[in-house]
Amino acid sequence: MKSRRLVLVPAAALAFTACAAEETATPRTAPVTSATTTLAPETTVATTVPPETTTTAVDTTTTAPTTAPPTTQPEPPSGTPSADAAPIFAGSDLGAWLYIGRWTGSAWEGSFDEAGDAIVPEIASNGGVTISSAQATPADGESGPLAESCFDGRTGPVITPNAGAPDPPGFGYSAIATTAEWNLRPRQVADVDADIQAYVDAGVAAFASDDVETQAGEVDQIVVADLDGDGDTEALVVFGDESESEGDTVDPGFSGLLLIDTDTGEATTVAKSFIPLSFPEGETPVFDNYRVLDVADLNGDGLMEIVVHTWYYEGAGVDVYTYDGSSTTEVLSTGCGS
Ligand SMILES: [Ca+2]
Ligand SMILES: [Ca+2]
Repeated sequence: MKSRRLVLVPAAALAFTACAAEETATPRTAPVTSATTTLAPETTVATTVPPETTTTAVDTTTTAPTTAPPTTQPEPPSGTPSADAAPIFAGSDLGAWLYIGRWTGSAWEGSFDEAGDAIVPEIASNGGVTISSAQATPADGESGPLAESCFDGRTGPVITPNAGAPDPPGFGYSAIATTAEWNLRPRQVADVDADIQAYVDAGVAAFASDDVETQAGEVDQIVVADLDGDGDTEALVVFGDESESEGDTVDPGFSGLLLIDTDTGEATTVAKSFIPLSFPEGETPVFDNYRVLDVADLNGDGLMEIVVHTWYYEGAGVDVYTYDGSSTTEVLSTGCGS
């Protein structure tokens, strides 16, 4: 079965269009991603699309990692978003930070307007920001003047301190920054290094109907947090074979982001992408790799969003998903690519 996420286009056709297209009504990543809602282990409701996106119950009762006991009892989520606006940026070790979009105070707004023009972010020079990533406790930073954040002419603020180099392959984004003044992290977030066969099994199941070599897949990242504040921990698991296309060769590969309820073991595919083992001669397919960039409450409602770093061939981006306790929804998506 072919994934709707598969992009079969000549490499040259990717030039620039990848960037500009992402924030339109049909973002590059949207068709691919999925939110499969599990009401019960035997009841699977695909809220958006792909029938191949499976929900699999795995036994994590004895092996699932959990966050360390919180030092203070977290407040239950208010469920009411903040009325304050909060622009979001993604940064690395290079210059200006890329504007991702913002919570306006009443809705999510991407980084391009309806006409397809880049929105110039609203942020004060010499203003305070919070810098956050899945690997680090949120910390204070400072915004500077706007500068070029992508070669297509978009601008974003220079923010100090720089976010540092991203994980391999070393391009893309490694942290976010926002002017939000509420608690970005109402509950603990932990990037854990663990070898959990049940998560491998869940990853294999997520790609079971796709033309990929699932046995080549590995668990690349596990981030655990109680996203919705219901007392049960979710595990965000990146599973795949991240061999990457280089030069004129195309190596099949795949990557998926799963959300696994560590209490019930139910796994939901948040996003997945792959190059099939068999693809038409002359085509230059690409696929997105995923990494959890951060888990943070970006609209002040007490529910933490999933911030995902994506990258492919010669481009990288950031997607933001909400999670309401049963399903995920992509609310922001942008990137910079060639
Ligand atoms: Ca939870
Ligand atoms: Ca939130």
